[in-house]
Amino acid sequence: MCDEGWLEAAEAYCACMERGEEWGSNEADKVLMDAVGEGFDNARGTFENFDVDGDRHIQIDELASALEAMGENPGGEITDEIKQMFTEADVNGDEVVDFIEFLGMMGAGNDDDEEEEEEEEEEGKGNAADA
Ligand SMILES: [Ca+2]
Ligand SMILES: [Ca+2]
Repeated sequence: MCDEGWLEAAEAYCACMERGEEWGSNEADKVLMDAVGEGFDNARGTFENFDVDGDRHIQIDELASALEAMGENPGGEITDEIKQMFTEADVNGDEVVDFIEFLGMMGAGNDDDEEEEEEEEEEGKGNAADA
């Protein structure tokens, strides 16, 4: 419902980390926190659980360990499946998953309350050979 607010908050959160500030330490961030509510806080908590070394980025070994803790990846090894998941989550390809990318990853694996819309618009097709 509040995707835009979430994205805004996620970006503000990342910017906060870049500046080395605590999340929610300035007024604008507090307003955002109120707007996005507890769900955002929970997601952030989950993110911080994944981020074992606390650098505000999830590395592939952290993903493997987190999934092991969740019982999803017995042995905690970096399998092809983990690599694939990580690569998909790492949208900008910098080999770490930041909070925004993390939200995307969580969203992707968890679409039971939001049905995917698969409307394909075919408009404009078929007139490329007009000239
Ligand atoms: Ca980390
Ligand atoms: Ca990334």
